[in-house]
Amino acid sequence: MPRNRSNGTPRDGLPGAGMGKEEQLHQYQARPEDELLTTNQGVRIPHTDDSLKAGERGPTLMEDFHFREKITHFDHERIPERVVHARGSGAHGYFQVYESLADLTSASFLQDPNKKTPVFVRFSTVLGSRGSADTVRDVRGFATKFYTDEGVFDLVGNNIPVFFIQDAIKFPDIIHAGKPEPHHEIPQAATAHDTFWDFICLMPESMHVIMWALSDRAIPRSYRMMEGFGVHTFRLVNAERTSHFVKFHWKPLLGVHSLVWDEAQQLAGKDPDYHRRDLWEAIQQGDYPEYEFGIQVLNEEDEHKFPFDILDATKIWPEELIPVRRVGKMTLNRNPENFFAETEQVAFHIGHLVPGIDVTDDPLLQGRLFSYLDTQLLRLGGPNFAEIPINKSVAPVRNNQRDGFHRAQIDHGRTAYFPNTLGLGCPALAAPADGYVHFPEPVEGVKIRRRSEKFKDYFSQARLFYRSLSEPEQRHLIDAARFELGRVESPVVRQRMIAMLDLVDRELATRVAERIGVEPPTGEGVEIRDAAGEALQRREVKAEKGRAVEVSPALSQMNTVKGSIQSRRVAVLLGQGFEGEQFVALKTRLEEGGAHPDVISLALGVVKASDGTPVPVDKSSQVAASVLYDAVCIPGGAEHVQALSELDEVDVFLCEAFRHGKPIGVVAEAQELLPPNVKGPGVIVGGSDLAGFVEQFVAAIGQHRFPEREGARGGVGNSRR
Ligand code: HDD
Repeated sequence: MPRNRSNGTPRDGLPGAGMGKEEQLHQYQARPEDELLTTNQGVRIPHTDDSLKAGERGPTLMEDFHFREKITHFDHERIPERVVHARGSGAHGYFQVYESLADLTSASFLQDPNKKTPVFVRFSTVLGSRGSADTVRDVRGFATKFYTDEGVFDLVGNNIPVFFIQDAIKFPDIIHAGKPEPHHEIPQAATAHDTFWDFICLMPESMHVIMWALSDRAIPRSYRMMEGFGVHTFRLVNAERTSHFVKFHWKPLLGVHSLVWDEAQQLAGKDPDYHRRDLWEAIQQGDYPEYEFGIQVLNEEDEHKFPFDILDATKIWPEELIPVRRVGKMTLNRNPENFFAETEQVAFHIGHLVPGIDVTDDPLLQGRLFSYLDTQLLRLGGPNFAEIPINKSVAPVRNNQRDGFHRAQIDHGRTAYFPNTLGLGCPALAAPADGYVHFPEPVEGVKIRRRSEKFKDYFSQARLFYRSLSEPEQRHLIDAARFELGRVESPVVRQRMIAMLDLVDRELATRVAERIGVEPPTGEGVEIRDAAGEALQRREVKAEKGRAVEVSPALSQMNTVKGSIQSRRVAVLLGQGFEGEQFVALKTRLEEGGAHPDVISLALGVVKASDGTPVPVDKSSQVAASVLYDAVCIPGGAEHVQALSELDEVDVFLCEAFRHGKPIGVVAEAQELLPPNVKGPGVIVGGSDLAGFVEQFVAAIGQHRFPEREGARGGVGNSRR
């Protein structure tokens, strides 16, 4: 065991295990050397509860080096949080390609299906501070570090395939607008405030991403159930130096699933670590998150074939036009050992590229190439952050860069320059075929602050997204817009946003306007201009075979993978005297399907079946809440149903599960617990056919939610109109 790993807590097999607390505390003499408390200089410390004083009641002495070292280190424990994406959670895993991609790229980790490349992924929200809640409405970061044998490749993406702005120079503006307002630092981790929408109402290019951010994509059920996108157009370059344009995708094997807004808001209070805990527990329980790696590939000669510009990061390549080819899989199978050392200190940079993967002239991407390196210098305190274990390349690192804060590597020899003879020419240059050679793209042009004409179609894909959603998804989006804009104090901003939404879809704009106290859209009155000052009109891009589509089914979550109950959390409400056979049948089938049933009862301890069999209680009804589960079920049993009927929490549990569209299963007497309006799709009532009931309930969990129930009585946050 490495020195200093232990915090001194006795563990099985070590001195002190199996003893009383008092005895353990006095076993330090018998501990192995590496279990003992020391200073940072390795000096053993026999006492850390009292500072060194002149007499029992006297002043503390300066010479107490242990005290000063301990407090100084504590005072310097914090590093600046990330300016964006401060709140995040990480996991280790590996990546494997399904078949060689040698025809497209020379990248070594994309050649051999037998090669496992280690990865570290950090998921994040964008706006909130480190301690903010996980389930806020926001874009999620999805950043992957591949430790390839040719060096580190970082794919720094999001769960939304388009971005707010087209040019990186506007990044500080959009972030300042979204962050808490500077005079009172309100609100935390939310876009529902004036400065954000003030910026957006003047920024037509953001309307496409705004549709995504108002949709269910911005409140994912889990990091394990969201897509990832590289967003920009990249290049894959093969050994013959042939280049293809490419978009990168991550497709979760569990499908894409979301919370509903009321649930997300409640979770922010009941479990602000909801996504972090979900990721951690899933990996601990062996439910390893898996994502297929997808690529959309475009030949160089097709660059100008589409109505959108492939260098514009506010546009997707519709999957129906350019299919996503699934070429590999990433599995996350290990939690970090230490949050700070790994998840906090990991440093992603879009310029961490390996041979065979190159960038394009997308002006957003180009600006990011500067920002990521720059930000690490401040955040991680100097230029040696690549030596921090989580950032370290597994390929050997040799160069003439020297010194700087926190240099860990001990460089040998006299030479730190190239060329040299004294160091025998080392480190020597790689052969071009082995090293990174930038793709020799021809470049020509005049210096100009302007963007290409094709970047100016701001609304077609916003409309494509909106119109590709199912009716409940559109309803959620409209409700989200009503919520966000309903919080905006400025009527001018609200009215301008309606004019902007009108350029996407008239009905959408009308329905939002109805609830936010402004005039419905008429197409006149408010003039929307772009960055170049040009007035914008509604413009429909015609669907043309092979070039544009009117709807894209791939954009709707309704068409995602369904059916599996793997890793779903199911609440089983039990009172004393439940029907044991029904409970066992439910629990067995849920566990067989990979779900995790939790027994919830009035008090921790055990709860007994009608035949006296005890069942351990996982959570008391005071601690548990429906929002923490994907489904709820209650077996039968007269005494137990009577006991549950006396608990307010049970009523609340069922009403909330219903309102949030979750599957509810009740057997026999338990149906008496259902409040009068709790019926309809996804509410399964079991009778004499126990096996049939269990299968129906499991099938309902596989559907995730039943949005058709929304708008019924009690449907807070959701409205039919
Ligand atoms: Fe960024 C962090 C994703 C545009 C500047 N960004 C950051 C992270 C993700 C993204 C996932 C967190 C990485 C981590 O977990 O440590 N950013 C994106 C995507 C963008 C994007 C998908 C558009 C396609 N970003 C963007 C622009 C700029 C930045 C245009 C600046 C010009 N981003 C940063 C940053 C951060 C960052 C300030 C903060 C912390 C860090 O880099 O390491 O440099």
